[in-house]
Amino acid sequence: MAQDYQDIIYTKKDGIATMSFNRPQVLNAFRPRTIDEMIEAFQDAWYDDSIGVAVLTGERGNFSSGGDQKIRGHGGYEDEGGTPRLQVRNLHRLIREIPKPVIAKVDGYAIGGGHVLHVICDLTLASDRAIFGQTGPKVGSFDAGFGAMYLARIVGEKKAREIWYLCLQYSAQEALEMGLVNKVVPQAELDAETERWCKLILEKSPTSIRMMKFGFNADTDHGYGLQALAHSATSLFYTSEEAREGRMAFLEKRKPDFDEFRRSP
Ligand code: S0N
Repeated sequence: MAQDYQDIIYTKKDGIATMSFNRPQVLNAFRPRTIDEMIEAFQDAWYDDSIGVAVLTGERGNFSSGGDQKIRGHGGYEDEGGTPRLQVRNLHRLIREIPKPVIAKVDGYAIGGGHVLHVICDLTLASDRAIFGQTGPKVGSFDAGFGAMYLARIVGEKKAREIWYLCLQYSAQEALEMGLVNKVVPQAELDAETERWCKLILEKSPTSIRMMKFGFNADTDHGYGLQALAHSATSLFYTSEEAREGRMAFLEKRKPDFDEFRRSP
């Protein structure tokens, strides 16, 4: 069964809900509509008792390249009416709070805000051509909420700081070695392996799984306050000349020049 959306493809089959980014022209970068549609799909999967597991993925060989820099205005990512209102914070919360495991199925790029989404998912399965990384400090953005704190829980403080400060790209094998993904398989096997993992989960007691998810979450639930503050700080930052330089450099396909913004304290 599939529901009609513009920016995502949402299907449900055999207990598995699959939400797939569908903006291949920008490597599945998201805009406000994309996030609204994702939120609706996750809410549907939450309340559908036939669903035991959700899969977050992307169409045509990429997971997601994060926020769409082409519609990022002075105050953030603008909707079709020109209002900056990307609800990505609510999507982060939904992925954590939906009482069913969420598996990120990553082929190609999981970059920027797209990378944060896979980090927040319960599990990540990657193809051998998946590429992971953060870009915020290069394009005038940051996620100092779960994108920092929860990433550090997964890969450790040193590696998380490296990922954000250097904005490098990491192969699927490197991601596996740092514990950022659960398993890497050849691209041709990614769908089947994801289905196999879903079926293994679906065989288990849903209440046990739900309680385990909440138990794991409890340790980092205090991050919600930090997340609200951090995402609000990002929104404020977007209005600055420094953030604008990052965005313009990406759009103009050049290196950013942040020298004039170095300041103390
Ligand atoms: C993905 C990259 C590394 C791929 O490089 P490659 O292979 O060289 O391909 P390109 O030629 O660069 O890309 C092909 C076409 O796709 C367009 N494109 C790619 N990514 C984006 C994008 N994110 N937005 C818009 N367009 C994109 C290219 O422009 C190109 O099109 P043409 O041919 O027409 O030029 C490389 O593309 C890359 O680095 N992309 C940018 C990644 C990035 O910086 N993403 C944004 C990072 N920030 C966020 O995601 C934050 C958003 C967010 O949700 C958030 C989080 C926390 C707190 C607040 C917020 C918030 O913003 O509200």
